[in-house]
Amino acid sequence: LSLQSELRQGIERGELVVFYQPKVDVATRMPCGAEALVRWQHPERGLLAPDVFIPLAEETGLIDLITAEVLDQALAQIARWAELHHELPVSVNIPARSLSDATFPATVAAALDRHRVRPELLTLEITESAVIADMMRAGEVLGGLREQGVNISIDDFGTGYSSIAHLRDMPPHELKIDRSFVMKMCENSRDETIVRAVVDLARNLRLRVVAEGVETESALQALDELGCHEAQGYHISRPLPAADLTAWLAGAA
Ligand code: G
Ligand code: G
Ligand code: NA
Ligand code: MN
Repeated sequence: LSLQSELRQGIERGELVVFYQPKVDVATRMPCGAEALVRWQHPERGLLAPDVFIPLAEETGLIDLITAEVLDQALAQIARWAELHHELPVSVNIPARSLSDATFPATVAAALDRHRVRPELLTLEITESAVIADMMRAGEVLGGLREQGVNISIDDFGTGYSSIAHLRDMPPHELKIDRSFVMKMCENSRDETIVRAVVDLARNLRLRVVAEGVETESALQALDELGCHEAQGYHISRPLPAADLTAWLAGAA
């Protein structure tokens, strides 16, 4: 069996599991959200990381099934946390190719409805692994999502195909600074300068700004001084199964 057909079968059999990595408000250190990160609980090979199967899924179109499944699980979890009085916003990763699907806003609206989740609690993190072919269409899809009240974040900002022109043409609510700039920002002054510039750019455009890859207390302090709003990374917590994040939230409250 090829990995591709195994993956299709695994998705159908419900083998995708969603982990959650919390984010904190940099100024208060209080939990302010979580990112949904998919894993594949493979029957023989164990828990597989997304870099083993997401690129293949993007090549084969299976990514659309994965996006729908992760969205569904994440919204169910938002509803569960809300019942436990943790109103935690959750971010879901969306490949840029979803922005060429004119039906995507309706799919998201139906999922929010099914789980009775307020759109403000959902953020879509757009990652561009390729250039967006149809900018007009992408603008319409993003407009449809924004009108519903869903938040839009540009993931891995400053790397790959993510372009400053998008901030003018398709303004998001949030920028997520790629971890490659954040991880060594206290040792490498060029990295620190880049993080500072992205934080300033975001704040001047009135966007939220999130740093990922925060691995040390000194990085968290430096981000506080730069005025970065939110932080995510191993220093705060690794990605956790939902039940473990529920316990972590209880401890952080
Ligand atoms: O969790 P981890 O750091 O191993 O994730 C590795 C990469 O896989 C990250 O860049 C992340 O954006 C991507 N990824 C994780 N979960 C999802 C998902 O549900 N959908 C998509 N498209 N990418 C994901
Ligand atoms: O950009 P992306 O959505 O892939 O980022 C999420 C991924 O980054 C997850 O796979 C997660 O395991 C990983 N990650 C999260 N925090 C850290 C960190 O502090 N350092 C490193 N190196 N990776 C991290
Ligand atoms: Na992400
Ligand atoms: Mn990222």
